[in-house]
Amino acid sequence: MSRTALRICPLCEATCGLTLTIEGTRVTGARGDRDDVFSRGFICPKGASFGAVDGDPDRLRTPLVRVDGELREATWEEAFDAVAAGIRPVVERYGPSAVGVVLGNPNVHTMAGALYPTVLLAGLGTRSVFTASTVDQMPKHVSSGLLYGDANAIPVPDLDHTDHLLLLGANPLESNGSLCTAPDFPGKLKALKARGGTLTVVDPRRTRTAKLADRHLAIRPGTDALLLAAMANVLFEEGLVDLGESAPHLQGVDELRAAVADFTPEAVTDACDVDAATIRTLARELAAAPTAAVYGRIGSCTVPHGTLASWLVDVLNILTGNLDRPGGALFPQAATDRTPRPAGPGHGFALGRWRSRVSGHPEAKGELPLSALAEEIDTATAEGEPIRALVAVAANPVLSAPDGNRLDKALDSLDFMVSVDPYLNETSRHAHVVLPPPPPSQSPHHDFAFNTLAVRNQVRYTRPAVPLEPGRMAETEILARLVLAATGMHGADPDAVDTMVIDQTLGKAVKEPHSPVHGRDPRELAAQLTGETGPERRLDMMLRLGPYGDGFGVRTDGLNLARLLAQPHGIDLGPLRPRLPQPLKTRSGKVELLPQPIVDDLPRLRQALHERPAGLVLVGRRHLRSNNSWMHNVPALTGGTNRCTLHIHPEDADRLGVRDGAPVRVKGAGGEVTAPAEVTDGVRRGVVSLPHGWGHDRPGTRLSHASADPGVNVNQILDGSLLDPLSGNAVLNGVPVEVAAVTENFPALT
Ligand SMILES: Nc1nc2c(c(=O)[nH]1)N[C@H]1C(S)=C(S)[C@@H](COP(=O)(O)OP(=O)(O)OC[C@H]3O[C@@H](n4cnc5c(=O)[nH]c(N)nc54)[C@H](O)[C@@H]3O)O[C@H]1N2
Ligand SMILES: Nc1nc2c(c(=O)[nH]1)N[C@H]1C(S)=C(S)[C@@H](COP(=O)(O)OP(=O)(O)OC[C@H]3O[C@@H](n4cnc5c(=O)[nH]c(N)nc54)[C@H](O)[C@@H]3O)O[C@H]1N2
Ligand code: SF4
Ligand SMILES: [Mo]
Repeated sequence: MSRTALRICPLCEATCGLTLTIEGTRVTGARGDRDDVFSRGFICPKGASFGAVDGDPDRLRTPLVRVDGELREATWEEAFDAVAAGIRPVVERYGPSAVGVVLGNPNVHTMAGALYPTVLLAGLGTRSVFTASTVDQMPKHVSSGLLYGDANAIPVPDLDHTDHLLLLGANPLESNGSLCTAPDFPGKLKALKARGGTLTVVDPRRTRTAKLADRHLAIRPGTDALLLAAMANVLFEEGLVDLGESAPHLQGVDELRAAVADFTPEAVTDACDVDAATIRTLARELAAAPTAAVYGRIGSCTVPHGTLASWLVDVLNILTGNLDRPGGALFPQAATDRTPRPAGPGHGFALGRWRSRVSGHPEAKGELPLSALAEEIDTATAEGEPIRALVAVAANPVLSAPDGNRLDKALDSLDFMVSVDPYLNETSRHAHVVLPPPPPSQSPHHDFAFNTLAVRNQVRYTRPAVPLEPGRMAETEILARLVLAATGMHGADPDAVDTMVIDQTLGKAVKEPHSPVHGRDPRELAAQLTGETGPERRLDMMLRLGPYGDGFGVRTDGLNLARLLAQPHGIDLGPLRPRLPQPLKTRSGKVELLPQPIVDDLPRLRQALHERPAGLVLVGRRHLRSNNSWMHNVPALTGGTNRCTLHIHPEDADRLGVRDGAPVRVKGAGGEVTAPAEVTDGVRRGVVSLPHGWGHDRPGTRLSHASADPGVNVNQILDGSLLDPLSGNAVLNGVPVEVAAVTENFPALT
């Protein structure tokens, strides 16, 4: 007998609603939920393989604990005993920052990852915090922090309504979108064209997204900030600036004009390899479009001027009056956002409040660069203790961060490491304790993070589609117990963590004059919370306090968990709406167009006007049937075009004697890898491309399918020294490399 259950897909940022077919406790099918208020039935090949991802026989079923050097199956009790015994002595002897915490990408795809890591960090008090953000979108957080005073206030392009989209360094036809949650992103681009809109794609590769575009510019990697600065320059010089409705909320327009004065189209053309006339046309079209949005992603972030490029994306939206207007780029309003406070000056955003111990990298958003993790473990300094214990949650930095070999060695030298991870992989194989979360079918789901980045306001929640298997522990409980074990409360009831958060949050809310619960008794409010678990009670609390909430009875038709549960396909909360000035938290209470850290970084961009790569540069790429480092173990999602090959332009291949299909060596500052060449004019001259997340050939893992076709780790080519200085984000694109055909008597590259 089979049955169906709804489950929001956690496999990428699009958050599609799925209808799962379940036989017994096994997911045997997945299709798009046509009634889902947001995704309306869309599904991609990854979502369709939900059952295979969920049921991968290599997923760990029990905790593992290292005994006599070997990882062995253990009980949960033994595992948490080992965690407490491993972490507490390090904290007590060397202080909290000797415990590092690494939070990987899937934390934004699980409820556990949204609800507990903040409690862990607060409880531990460590400054050794690293996340996937610094190999991804930290530049966007920093630019938003500086512009709006809130690192999480990220405007998203109004895909459904815009007339003109300028998309840089993103390939949503493969990635399904990022920092722009939009189920069926490809369909939305086609709809934009069908309604007469224009799509321009800037990408050194002719991607599937670029093929859809009205215009594709194969820019030289790493130079988007120059291109965008030149567009801003044209808007000023040609009198095309029209600030629109946001004008009263802006500060620094004249200073901005002066700041971009040097970046004329003629000045940037050689560096970008885009002709000056085209740059002028881009700027004019952007200004002329009834509504328009500029949107930049991985290719504009993971580069040496990532923060400047991210800032300029917003600057262009602002100068053309497109920030905060329908059809432009708007700030979403999620159901679990905090109660909007009245507009007015805020605390602002600070960078570099402390620095990393070894290289002195400034913190950003409380984080240090993931690129610096290895040195923070393996390098002793007079300034303080190295990291001696590590907590890794949903992170595989051995493959996803620069210089995996160095990190691999560093992890091996730790006194203690715990990984919360379903797989024994390149990173978790170093752990002393591995705590495996259940597969997604057995977990509840709500998108705390992605709803704040969604192209339509909506709210959905799905309970576990399949009950927890015997012997399994919910990931929310795993993380709650981890919090307790790491903070000296080992053995306490994990519900205590949720109760503590609820008490603190309500205690604060009743003191806030703008809160719907101002002046009420927090205990009375806590008693009203519904939900079967601690996490559900927390969701209920956030919904009720949030912008659409019932305010604990104040707004009778407002949101709460019970109302949400009654709508299994979700509740639509309407299109994105203008919100300025409410989201601003800058000290001035305005959008600060030209903040000082940006001013201080502009000379580096001026320098870049004269820089040209001496040889080839490397960029990444994604494949629709993959996801970073952890989906190569699912047979249904591998093979075909999803391969770890080096894309190289035919002219470069000819010059270097590289033949299609033959092995090539790619060497960078951090090391070299050998991969098969794929000769294609899909990549521009002077640029080669390798995907990331491969290199599954290290011993001691349990990835039977992935290790059979391991590919190579592109990040081994990096040494971790190339960063965007403002954000600490790793430079993963536009990296200088040497490429050589591997021939029998080819001498090793020196
Ligand atoms: N060269 C290059 N490198 C890159 C990138 C690039 O474009 N080029 N992209 C970067 C980007 S954008 C990112 S986000 C990072 C991602 O890098 P990471 O943050 O390391 O994320 P993943 O590679 O997705 O690995 C996630 C880990 O979480 C585990 N996992 C999967 N599901 C769950 C779950 O439900 N719970 C828990 N606890 N664990 C789970 C997986 O087994 C895996 O070990 O990689 C970055 N690295
Ligand atoms: N199928 C699949 N989907 C995914 C993921 C995955 O691994 N696989 N990962 C998820 C994650 S964690 C993220 S963050 C998102 C990322 O989502 P996207 O940002 O859409 O990521 P990519 O597909 O890597 O697209 C980046 C593009 O930037 C181009 N590029 C490289 N350098 C430059 C440059 O200097 N300038 C410009 N203009 N372009 C450049 C590359 O050629 C590439 O086509 O995808 C998410 N979705
Ligand atoms: S687009 Fe993303 S969220 Fe939607 S089905 Fe595919 S993997 Fe899942
Ligand atoms: Mo990412």
